Amino acid sequence: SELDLAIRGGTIVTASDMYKGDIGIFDGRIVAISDEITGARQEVDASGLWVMPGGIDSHVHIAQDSGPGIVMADDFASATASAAAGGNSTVMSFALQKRGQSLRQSVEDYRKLAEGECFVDTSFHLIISDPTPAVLGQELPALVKDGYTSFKVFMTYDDLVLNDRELLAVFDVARREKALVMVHCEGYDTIRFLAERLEQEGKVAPYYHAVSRPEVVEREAAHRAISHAQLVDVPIMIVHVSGAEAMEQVRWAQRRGLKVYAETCPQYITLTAEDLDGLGMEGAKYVCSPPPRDAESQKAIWEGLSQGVFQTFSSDHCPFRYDSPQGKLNPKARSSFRWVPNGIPGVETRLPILFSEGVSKGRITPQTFVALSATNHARMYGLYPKKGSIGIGFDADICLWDPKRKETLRQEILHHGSDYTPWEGFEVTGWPVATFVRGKIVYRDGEVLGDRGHGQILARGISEYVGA
Ligand code: DUC
Ligand code: ZN
Ligand code: ZN
Ligand code: ZN
Repeated sequence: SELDLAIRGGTIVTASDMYKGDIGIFDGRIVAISDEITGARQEVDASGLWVMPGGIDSHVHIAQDSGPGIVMADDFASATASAAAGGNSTVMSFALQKRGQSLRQSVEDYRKLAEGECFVDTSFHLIISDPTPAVLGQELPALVKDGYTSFKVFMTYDDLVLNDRELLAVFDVARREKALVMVHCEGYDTIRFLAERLEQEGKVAPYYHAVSRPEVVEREAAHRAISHAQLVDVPIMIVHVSGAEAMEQVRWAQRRGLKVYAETCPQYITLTAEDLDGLGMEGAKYVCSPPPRDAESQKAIWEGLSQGVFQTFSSDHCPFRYDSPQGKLNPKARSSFRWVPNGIPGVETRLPILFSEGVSKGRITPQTFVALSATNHARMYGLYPKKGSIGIGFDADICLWDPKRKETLRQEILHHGSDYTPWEGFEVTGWPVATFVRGKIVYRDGEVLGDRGHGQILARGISEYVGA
């Protein structure tokens, strides 16, 4: 036999199956699956463990430009180390176009930051903030052909917001080029109205961030995005759906046969807006957009996860340091929640949280866990059947998982660049033991293993959800 590696004695879990078997790996790919594989150059004993496709986190912000004086807590090395330690073998990050900048230039800038730095495979979505005729007419079509097959657009934020006319123009290009548009659904004007009123009333603590972005703000934007997508006849992905109201819009669209897909995140099944009340400035640790909602919304999100309303469960890892003038406690943050950078770290804790709250507590099956955390991300963003499952011919991207292991999430065991985790003290059952990327081990038992630069920057194909 010419196998480089055999992973033996584990329980293989895919989006559709769960069975005992050995896996044979050669040249970075899975070349054999059977009851017993012997004679490989190297063997890993997976008895008692689940052998799953490495996690794919399709929504991770790394080293993203975050405005004057604000710096993200992770570079590509630390973010992908953290991803590996969380059982992930691929992350998808964002190349953000600054207004006035060519899209191609933004892609080159972010690629330069990533090249040679990554522990896991990485790929880029494009954030379009300036849809000029050149961007719409030339740059986007060329970039899609180069494997940048998904874009993100924003319905809020001064530096990013697109108006309805611009959204429609981007949707129209996506339809023609068969790209998938991810939409950040929160209304710019509704947030401004509420934020100004709160500030006038002196309600400026981080807690009021969530008050300035209630569910109706997200629901209105979701409905508007869905309507625009219907008008143009283009599939869309509504990212980071936070609660029952926006989810109802997605369900409504799906029942009408519209190709409206949705993602949700760990914060929306574990945190609530009220968690920030009484914390003072420390509430900034939980400030993200959309904000977490309430217990009822968490219940609705679980329904959506088990019933197929959501295709993907991503971290929306968007890390800032708390105790830093370049992070949550920047000089302006005390004057208003509006200046607290939006986002929380989570690439390393996504899988343990979904597994523990979902599989260990009996809310979702192991197969649904794999679909939501890996397989559907590959299908959604054009990496399937290279990645996203355990099968002959797939990249040997594998996570060895201990379904019984209990851990307490805490900052001291994590590998990200943030100085805190929103889940400090959160108890989980189920834990990643090892991560392989194309047949090479990149993480084992608490330690990220050498070879930074093993992670490749991936071009992607057309989304299966967009279709031919
Ligand atoms: N949107 C994201 O997708 N991530 C963090 C902040 C935001 O607004
Ligand atoms: Zn967003
Ligand atoms: Zn995000
Ligand atoms: Zn390597």
